[in-house]
Amino acid sequence: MPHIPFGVDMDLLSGALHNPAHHLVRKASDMRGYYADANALDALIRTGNDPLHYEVFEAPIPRESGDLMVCISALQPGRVGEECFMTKGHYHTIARTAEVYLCLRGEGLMLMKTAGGDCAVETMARGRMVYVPPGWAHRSVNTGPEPLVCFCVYPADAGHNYGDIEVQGFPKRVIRKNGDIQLLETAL
Ligand code: PAN
Ligand code: ZN
Repeated sequence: MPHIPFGVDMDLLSGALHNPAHHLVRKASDMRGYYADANALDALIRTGNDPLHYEVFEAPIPRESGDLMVCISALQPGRVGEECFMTKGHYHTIARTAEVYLCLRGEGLMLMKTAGGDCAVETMARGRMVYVPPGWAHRSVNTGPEPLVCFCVYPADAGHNYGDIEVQGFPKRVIRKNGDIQLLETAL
């Protein structure tokens, strides 16, 4: 791909980018193993017609050192049992790479952890930026009734490493119970 300047149009409400180079779609069935209540996820897949969980639209940028990947994502509202819809979460393969999330719509939480056992949580809301430093795995969680739409920028060669997250998850789970958002400590 040649390195020439370009512009793209985005729909900041739905969280879409026109003519994306990549369009990642994750449905409920792609999230097996991630939620505490596997039966509730199975029920959602069967009776809810395997609903959309989240989408990520990436701009046409080479995954090369020196480039910045730009994407927009939309995480749907909903719950699996009591647990709020969330992304899989990942480390960057190149650990020294950070990421900026600018929230454009909705409400949520960003869960972050390091391989050394540190954990952090930041709120996400329209107009709020969350900075994910190098070495921190990150997962976004939609705690509200609308799609959680974010604009993200990170080094284009960073790569995604789902590492231990698929097995161990994060030290906290986010649930909505009786209308309240609660953070539950998990036994890692
Ligand atoms: C984001 C994420 C996006 C999807 O663009 O890739 O929110 O999350 P998962 O990759 O964990 O499924 C990002 O953090 N990129 O580096
Ligand atoms: Zn990332």
